[in-house]
Amino acid sequence: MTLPITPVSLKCIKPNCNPATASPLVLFCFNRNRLKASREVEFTDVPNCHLIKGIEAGAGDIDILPNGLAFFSVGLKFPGLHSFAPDKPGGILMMDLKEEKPRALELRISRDFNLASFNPHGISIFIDNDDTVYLFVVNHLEFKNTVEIFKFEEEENSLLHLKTIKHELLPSMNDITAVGPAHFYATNDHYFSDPFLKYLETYLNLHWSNVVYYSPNEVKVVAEGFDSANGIHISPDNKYIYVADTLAHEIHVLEKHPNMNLTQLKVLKLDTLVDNLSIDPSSGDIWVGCHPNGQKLFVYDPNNPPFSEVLRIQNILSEKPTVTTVYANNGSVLQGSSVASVYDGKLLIGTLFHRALYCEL
Ligand SMILES: [Ca+2]
Ligand SMILES: [Ca+2]
Repeated sequence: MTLPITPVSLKCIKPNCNPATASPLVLFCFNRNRLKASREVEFTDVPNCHLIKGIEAGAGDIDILPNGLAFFSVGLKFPGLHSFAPDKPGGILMMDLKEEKPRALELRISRDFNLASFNPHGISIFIDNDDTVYLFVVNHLEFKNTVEIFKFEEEENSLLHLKTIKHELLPSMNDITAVGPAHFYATNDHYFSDPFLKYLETYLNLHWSNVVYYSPNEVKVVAEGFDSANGIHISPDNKYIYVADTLAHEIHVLEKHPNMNLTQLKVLKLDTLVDNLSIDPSSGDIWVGCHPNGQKLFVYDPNNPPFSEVLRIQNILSEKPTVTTVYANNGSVLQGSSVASVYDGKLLIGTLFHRALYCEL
């Protein structure tokens, strides 16, 4: 097999970086352009923002119901990523954006679920024909990958655990977009689940990351060849699937077919490491949580913290989509933005391991 990249084109970003001896979790040898290691940001502010009380150790993904209830996946712990609360399990917070001064509160989770090992990553809401609300959560129990499906019980502010899904085609999930009560598309940001092989896969730039469709009857790879497939979201008209490829700095538009297969329609190139995607249901605009400089993200230095950046993409299907930087910060307020979601003139920005912002646009 011919590898697509030679060691000569790789540059260590850490001093004394030796691929032969270093641990895969601390070693970071990448092409500097993949990490956008030289990028700086110019401040872009949204005027009416404040930090959300109670979020200090990450709110990596956010999804919002049509009635304004926002769900936050909080407290992710991940090899190679910084954590401000390494000993605390993760959880799901909720915020009612219809309230004048919304507060984030933690949802109770049914007792049969192993809360102590909850490590939630990407999330997605699905509303069934009978108005039942399901919350799908990518969960990393140590190095395992599962999808946890919960039923949201609004009166009790709680999540009833319904199902755990585990499958050999879902070895390294990042995000998910639900399309039925037990049906979803998920990204695998790596082909392997073993941390050393994951590292090697990224180091060698293999492009083995993929998108998988899961249903109780059929599980299949529906798109592949990504560098690191990350955020995934279905379009409001259910015709397209959008996929963020972090290290390739791209957003892919894939057409969804009746048999749930996907074919690539277009690729939008950006100048930043794209993470989670959300859609403004009123306009169809895509909102993207981005890491402008991946080196600062992966090699955490409190004196030189990771940046944050939020992009809005309008008319992605047109020949010239409009890309606007809505928010950018050098880490002084927000470090490592991974998601931005809007609802009725309000904007929520979440981060991988830091704080979260509530803004009025
Ligand atoms: Ca998501
Ligand atoms: Ca993600």
